[in-house]
Amino acid sequence: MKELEIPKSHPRYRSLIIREKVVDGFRRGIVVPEGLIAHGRGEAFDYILGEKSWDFAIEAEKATVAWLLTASKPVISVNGNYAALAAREIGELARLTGAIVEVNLFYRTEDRVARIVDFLKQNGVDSVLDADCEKERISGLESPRGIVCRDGIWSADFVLLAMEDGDRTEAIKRMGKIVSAIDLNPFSRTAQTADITIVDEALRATNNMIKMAKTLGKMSKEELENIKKNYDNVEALKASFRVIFSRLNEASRKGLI
Ligand code: PTJ
Repeated sequence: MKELEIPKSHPRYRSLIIREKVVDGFRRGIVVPEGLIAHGRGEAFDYILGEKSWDFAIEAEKATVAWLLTASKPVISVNGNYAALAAREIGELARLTGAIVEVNLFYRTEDRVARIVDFLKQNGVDSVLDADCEKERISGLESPRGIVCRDGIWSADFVLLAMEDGDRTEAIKRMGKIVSAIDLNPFSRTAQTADITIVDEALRATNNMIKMAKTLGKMSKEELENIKKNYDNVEALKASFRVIFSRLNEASRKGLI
């Protein structure tokens, strides 16, 4: 199928490029059809939020990087959508922080796991926990949704995940892990359950965290612990709702709605 040329002058160029990445992932068998719907939901929230990284997202991203740098076993959990959007960036963030990358899917098939692992490796992710890892099952999630790697999520103390289903986020939390979740929808169960909620677009958030990892990587353990301690997720979520409310209010005042 012919690729669509998006002119750089298009007012929503970046959003359309991101959309094309997800569609390309779908054609490669990386993203499931449900992932296209999930992406549309994210786009709607991003549109309302003005397609930018707000302060509350920057603070959440900073706390996440501090955790990635200080946790004993940090893991970045990658699903189809996250791989399609940010494969190269996930590799860079993992390299800068020493995090393990694990492919972990809601709609799991071994074929998709293999395709995503290949795609990540083609995009420079050096090491990925994959289909050959020693498996464990998360209790409370029927298989194959609950399959994780023993040397990855199973034994991690900190997990960064993106665009995750609420059930699985809750199950990972029940295992006693600290969870940071990238999710543009602050109403979602994942957003409400995570210890750190990054209400930001996944590719934008990952690029921000790469920049932060370069600076925070030079900080002392004590400074990083302070960043973790001072982060307040309830305040971050409240701030995201305030922005949504005020942007809708402003549109209403201007007579846009
Ligand atoms: O690849 P799999 O098999 O693991 O399946 C992945 C999907 C995304 C299909 C699965 O995890 C799913 O159904 O997720 P949900 O429950 O639809 O949740 C996805 C959340 O991510 C929603 O709250 C969206 O608003 C949000 N979202 C979508 N696109 C983005 C996003 N958040 C940040 N950046 C995005 N680009």
